[in-house]
Amino acid sequence: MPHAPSGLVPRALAALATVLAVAVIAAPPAAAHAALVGSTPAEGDTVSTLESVELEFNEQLLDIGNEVALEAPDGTRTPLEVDGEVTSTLTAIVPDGAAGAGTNLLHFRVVSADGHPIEGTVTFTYAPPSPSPTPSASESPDASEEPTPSASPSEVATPTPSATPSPSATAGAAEEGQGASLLPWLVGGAVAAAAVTAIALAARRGADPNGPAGQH
Ligand SMILES: [Cu+2]
Repeated sequence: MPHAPSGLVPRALAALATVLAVAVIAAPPAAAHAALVGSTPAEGDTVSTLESVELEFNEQLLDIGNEVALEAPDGTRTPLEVDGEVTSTLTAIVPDGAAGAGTNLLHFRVVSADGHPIEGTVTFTYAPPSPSPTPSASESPDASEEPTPSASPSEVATPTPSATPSPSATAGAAEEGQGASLLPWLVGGAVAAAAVTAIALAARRGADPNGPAGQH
């Protein structure tokens, strides 16, 4: 049983040595030639707009014979015009219609500083905005118009009460004074009527109890 773990260690060391050896062997060529280190769109990206593409390399490119082309999902291949100065970054313009909805391939063939051509492909997805957002955007104004009619009736209703008080406030000041002067009379009349009723009830109650009480 102890042999199993001791046997795994040499295997692991051998595997690690192999990885290191491959890394050391692979490193010098990568350093000697320009390599793509990033792009816009990046590999695997999904973009909704595509006016230009950008390829970023780890070192200066020669501004000679750099070629960039966009391959649409239907296979149409459109050469892209390099825009501006070519440094370690190369920018190219994407003409309208060059990209199609779906998987697009950005092919490049650039010249490394040591004169060696570097070829590669960046795969990305172009997903232009669907027409559906536009109708939904036109629906939102319709939705905002619906509250507007409901708001205008309320506005019509609002001025009506406010217009009523204003004439009554000016021409009906005397009426309000009359109403105010009538109010005590109305209250007083009601109180008097209640008092009369109470007195009458009390008189009846007084008469009725007196009847039985008069049995003394
Ligand atoms: Cu080279």
